[in-house]
Amino acid sequence: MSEHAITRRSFLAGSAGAVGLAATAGYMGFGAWEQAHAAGGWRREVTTAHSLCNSCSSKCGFTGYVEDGRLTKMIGDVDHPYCEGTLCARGYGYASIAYSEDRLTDPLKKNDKGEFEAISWEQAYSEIAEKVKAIISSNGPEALAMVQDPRPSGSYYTKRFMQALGSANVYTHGAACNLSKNSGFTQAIGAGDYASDVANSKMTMFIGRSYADAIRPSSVHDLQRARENGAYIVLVDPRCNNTITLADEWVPINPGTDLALVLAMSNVLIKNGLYDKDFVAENGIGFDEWAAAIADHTPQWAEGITGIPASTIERLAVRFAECAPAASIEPSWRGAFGCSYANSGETARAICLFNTLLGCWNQKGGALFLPSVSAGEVDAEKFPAVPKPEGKILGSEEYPLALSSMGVNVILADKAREGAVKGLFFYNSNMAAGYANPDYLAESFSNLDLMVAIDVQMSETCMLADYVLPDTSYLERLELPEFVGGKVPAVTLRDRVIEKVHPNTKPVDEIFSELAEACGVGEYFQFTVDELADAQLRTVGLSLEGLRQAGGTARFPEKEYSYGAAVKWKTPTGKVQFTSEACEKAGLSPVPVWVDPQTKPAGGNQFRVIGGKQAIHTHTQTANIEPLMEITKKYNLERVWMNADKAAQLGIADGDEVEVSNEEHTGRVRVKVTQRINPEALYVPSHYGCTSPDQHTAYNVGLRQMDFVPFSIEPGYGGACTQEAIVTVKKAGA
Ligand SMILES: Nc1nc2c(c(=O)[nH]1)N[C@H]1C(S)=C(S)[C@@H](COP(=O)(O)OP(=O)(O)OC[C@H]3O[C@@H](n4cnc5c(=O)[nH]c(N)nc54)[C@H](O)[C@@H]3O)O[C@H]1N2
Ligand SMILES: Nc1nc2c(c(=O)[nH]1)N[C@H]1C(S)=C(S)[C@@H](COP(=O)(O)OP(=O)(O)OC[C@H]3O[C@@H](n4cnc5c(=O)[nH]c(N)nc54)[C@H](O)[C@@H]3O)O[C@H]1N2
Ligand code: SF4
Ligand SMILES: [Mo]
Repeated sequence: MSEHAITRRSFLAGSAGAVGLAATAGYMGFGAWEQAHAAGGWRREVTTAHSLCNSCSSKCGFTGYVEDGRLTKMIGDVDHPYCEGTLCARGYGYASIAYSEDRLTDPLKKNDKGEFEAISWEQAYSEIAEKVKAIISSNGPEALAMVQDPRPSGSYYTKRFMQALGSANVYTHGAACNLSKNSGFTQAIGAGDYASDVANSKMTMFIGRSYADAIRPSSVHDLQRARENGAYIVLVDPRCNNTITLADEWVPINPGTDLALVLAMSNVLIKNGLYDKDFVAENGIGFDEWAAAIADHTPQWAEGITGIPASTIERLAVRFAECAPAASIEPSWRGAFGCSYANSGETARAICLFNTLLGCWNQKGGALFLPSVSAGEVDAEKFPAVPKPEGKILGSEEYPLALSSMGVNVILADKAREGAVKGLFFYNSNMAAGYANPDYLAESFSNLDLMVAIDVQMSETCMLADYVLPDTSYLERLELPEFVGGKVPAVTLRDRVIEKVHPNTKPVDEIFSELAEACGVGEYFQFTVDELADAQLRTVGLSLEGLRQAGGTARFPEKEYSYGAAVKWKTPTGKVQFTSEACEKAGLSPVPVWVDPQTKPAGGNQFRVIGGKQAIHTHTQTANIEPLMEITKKYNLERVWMNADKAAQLGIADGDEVEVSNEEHTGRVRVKVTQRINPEALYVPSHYGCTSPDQHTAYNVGLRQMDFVPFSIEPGYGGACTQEAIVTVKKAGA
């Protein structure tokens, strides 16, 4: 096949080859299935195909078993770097989306009464294209923008479509996820992310990251290995999240104050000479300036802000020094500083500098830069390059530190209000419910001339749109290859597992190719997704058929990571930047120092709303999945969490209904009273409060965190400030 040895340890069960299955009525366990196979009692038709879960960004690989055309079983892919043979509950539950009664089945257009009517694809394409052309001729292509949740084909086709129209405005969900974090990291270390070698560490600190709730299977496995290896695991979180079962210590920090903790731990290392001086001297720039600036950021100072005793801060810092270089602060993802506060980007920057003090980069048990592979150049005649749009992505002037590969999606609300953006497309994105204050977004988008949402169910974003286009479910489409970084990088494939359930739905590649044709830029889309997938795979020595035969995941062992490699820092100075010119230009301190969050609860009945994932749901997209919502209902998972002492002061008991309110919103929900949460925080689980009546299972269950969040954007970095929200809580009816 290629010079790349493909190591596939998991079994290859008759890929794509049809085999029969015993026609026992009802459900048949896998053991019985195999027995029946051995006995030769086959009648039903079974096929298998490899695909990638679409329930969250991890896109775990699995083999789907299809009996008589219906998906009946999924087996996690042993070779997939994030999955390692295990799918999570969401992965199984979400697969039922294909058969959901709430699927979108036809293109829809909103009529004058605000109701949706089914129309033909031809009508949808031609009317959308007419509006696109009108916007371009009156306001230029920069008045068009796209928001998408990066998926293998989605990332490619949405960008190609927008660029073909001449617009650079392609945004991911990042500003409501990890934009500030990745942008802050980039200022310090020239890379948007790194990976902590948790399994081999002597100590790892998680700051607002929950491996046990916000699941990626390989991360959970790593933490289990860390436990077996005796690592000291610290959770810094206002809420004692479920990772505690695999951790040693919970540090119940005041929400929004992680920056103070990191600066104070850095202060301890510097003051006591406990940092890796050679590493800092060789790799850093601006260290002395930073050390001087944080000389007064002592543990005593931080205690007043974080609520963590100075002695704990001191102890943790010293233990870090003892464990270095097999120790690090884990890069986290979203919870604490992905996009939450006015100080999120600076928290990210400080964390990289703390890890630099430990000298742990690329050290066993430390913080690693793992390799990845990507597709090379494909045939320029068949797949012609689209000219780069002239303009820069909107928002890059106002938020110069934001990575342009993600963009500041929330700025589109203000651009729509100003009339600078007239047409918006959403692909696999529920911005209207999850990225910023929903009322503010709805009002902003009402100014648009054109709003198109491409989804599989009637999301809140679809409800606001002029046109809604029905995608196939992920199980019904082939997508472009997905390259995954890791100790041994890999390439993976989302393939067609089942036939279309609804004949009038279309896969993403067809939708954008046909839309491009209608808009007059079809020349850039004269190929099928199969052809492009094959061409991309050939640039890395594989082919579409070859990857299928290999079971859908191929690894690149010759690119395997090894410890100890010197890092080429991709910052403007080629160094770890303790000081950053770009930050200074953006109006921030050149070296990271303490920055207050925009808001703070004043005590009494005031709380800061914090979010957090639950292991059985993803963002807004799984609340409508019946088997997952059943678990919510069975265990009352929609309840908000309140500290037990605070609850007693306010006369609130476990299970009471409470009223949560601020200037943005008022809502009612039941409360879970617990000592597992900091008194300043009110935990509102992330997945509820659906306001789309067409999602029959999700509608009206629980509160939606974003309803309470005033619209605001983090200076410099562009994060959506999703936890700059203070509410008051009282017993309902009191
Ligand atoms: N089950 C599930 N898993 C997922 C996802 C999902 O939707 N559901 N989504 C995936 C995606 S896209 C992402 S981004 C990741 C997110 O992964 P995480 O960032 O780990 O997820 P969260 O649960 O949002 O946040 C983690 C923790 O941060 C805590 N936290 C909140 N505020 C603060 C604070 O101010 N300081 C500190 N120190 N902690 C704070 C919360 O209590 C929570 O326990 O999860 C991924 N995996
Ligand atoms: N309320 C709330 N807001 C959040 C979060 C949260 O947990 N709760 N999480 C935050 C984080 S960490 C992130 S990364 C972002 C994620 O934000 P998004 O990427 O927007 O994720 P979802 O909110 O799940 O919305 C995904 C939308 O895609 C649709 N969809 C699902 N499958 C397909 C498909 O195959 N094709 C198409 N076209 N559409 C599909 C779903 O129906 C849903 O409407 O949200 C952030 N905001
Ligand atoms: S972690 Fe779970 S939901 Fe996310 S891709 Fe993997 S199996 Fe799917
Ligand atoms: Mo995310």
